[in-house]
Amino acid sequence: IGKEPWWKAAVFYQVYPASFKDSSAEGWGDIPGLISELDYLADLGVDCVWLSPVFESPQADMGYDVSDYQAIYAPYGTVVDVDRLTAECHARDMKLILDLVVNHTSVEHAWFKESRSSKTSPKRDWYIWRPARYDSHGRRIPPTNWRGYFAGPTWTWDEDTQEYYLHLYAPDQPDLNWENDECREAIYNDTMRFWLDRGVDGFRIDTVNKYSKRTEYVDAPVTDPQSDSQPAPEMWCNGPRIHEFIREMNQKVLAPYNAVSVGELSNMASPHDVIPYVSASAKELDMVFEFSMIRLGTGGGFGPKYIYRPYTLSTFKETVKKFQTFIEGTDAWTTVFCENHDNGRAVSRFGDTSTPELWRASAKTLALWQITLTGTLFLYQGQEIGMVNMPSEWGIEEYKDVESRNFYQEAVDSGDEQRVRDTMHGLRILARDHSRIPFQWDGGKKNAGFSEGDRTWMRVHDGFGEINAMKQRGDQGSVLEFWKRALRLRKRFKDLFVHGRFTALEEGDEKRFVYLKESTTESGGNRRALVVMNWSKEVQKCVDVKKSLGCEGADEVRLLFSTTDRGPKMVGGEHEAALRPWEGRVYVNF
Ligand code: TEU
Repeated sequence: IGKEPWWKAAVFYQVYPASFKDSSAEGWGDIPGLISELDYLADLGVDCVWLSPVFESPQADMGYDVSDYQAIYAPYGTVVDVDRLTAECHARDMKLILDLVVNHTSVEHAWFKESRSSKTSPKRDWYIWRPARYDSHGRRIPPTNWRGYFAGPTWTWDEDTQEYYLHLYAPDQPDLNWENDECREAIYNDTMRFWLDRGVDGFRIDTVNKYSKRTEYVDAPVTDPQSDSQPAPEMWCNGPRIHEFIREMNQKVLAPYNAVSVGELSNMASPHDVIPYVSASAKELDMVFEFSMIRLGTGGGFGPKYIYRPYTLSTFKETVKKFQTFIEGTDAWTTVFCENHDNGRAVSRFGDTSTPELWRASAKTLALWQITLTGTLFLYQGQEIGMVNMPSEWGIEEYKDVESRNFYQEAVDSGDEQRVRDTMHGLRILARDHSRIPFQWDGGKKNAGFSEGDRTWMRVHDGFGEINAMKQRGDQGSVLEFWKRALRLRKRFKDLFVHGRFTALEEGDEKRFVYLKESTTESGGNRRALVVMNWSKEVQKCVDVKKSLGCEGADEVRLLFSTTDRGPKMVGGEHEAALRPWEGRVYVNF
């Protein structure tokens, strides 16, 4: 335990800066605003802030399109503000990590401008350029038939130099060519070392499994005959040189600075492919985000992404189990999260927001679930107060995200009205916009206390009077205060919760989510926690607690924690008592 890295039991908190706190009345969050709320984060129990991109950017994809890695987008502040943020975090014993977006840059980045200036530019090869193909009618078509993440082809034609460039995301986000040694060196030096030298503690690394493309550039099989472009993640995910690149990044930058790293992995086919990225002996990344659970309900990554696909609780539990147990017997590590800036709110997707009581109960049970899972815990801003999706009455004009807009437009262009309705339905549950609306600080203030401006970049939720941080602070029955207690408990029993072995129980049960966490004490004893959660709005029978915990006498069993206030009465004799709607409990055998 003595030499355990700090980041395993740490609580990470993702700040989406445009929507966190605005200090300048522009309706757009900023770094001084974030600094003014660091005490709030410290009080919550946060150990490390992950700040989504604040770099200079035309904001085609909310800063995930960087035009200058060493400058800050003016509405957020300045480089000096980031230095101050680092110092203010450190003064509170918190760390700060930045978002490293180096699969692509913005079209406005000086590197790309140079690259596109001529075919003989020294930086031509820093991006991925390919000649056109021509179809049987002599029409120009892209080098491959690949479909990008934001709909449409992954190639855009450049008139001036008469070639296509590759972009897995928007045309504004050309992919860097990691095959080029100078380009990689510039990434390490001009983006990573620049910020590490200024004192930041590490990075969340965007799209980390997409740097090595299959360089044959061949067509993907046609799986969507309706469309000109085809899903092709196998052409760019986990490519032939990916582990070489990440090991190099680790050796040259992360390790010498002792920087913490958490990589974003999407489109992973199986847990076995995840292990090489996070195995300690492989010396690549400390942690990764694997998306299987958070993607449930989406219709896959591409064309049908926003056609909602209902799933059962047993499928949900199966996915959780897979990514709780896959590190067993390895030296790899995992993460725990159920929200980020690319997904709908957890309580709206996995919980129940149909009444205020069910909202509160399910938000707490989701918290209890998260804090009892193995791995490093990541919270997303607003999750701690149970922020919910945008109201379902809001129309498409309130959705600002490039991905939402493109998928909606694609449905409209198809001329199929049912598809438009289905897409809108999916967006209401899954869109990236839901997590991007302004933070709800205070029910009594203009714009929920997010900004004093007359306009905010995204509309403030109509329900901010009911759900806001001010209302919950100090109210012991609130979601916020529950999270605070829960996070303390997680650290106090980190052997069980952060590190313990996970065993699923009642796997086929479609109403209850039940599992054991186990750890071995220094004296060789076995400590167990039984997590029992009612994942429904009806009363459910509790499981046989003693039996599930493998205990003989009732006195060995203790209710450690629950989402309701009836705790102590549960001890002795009453273990089978009914679970209230969305009630969660943790029993222990010590
Ligand atoms: O996301 C990468 C990514 O591939 C996704 O999983 C993402 O959720 C997207 O919706 C795919 O359809 C990262 C960032 O988190 C995201 O905000 C950016 O838009 C993206 O990279 C491009 O930089």
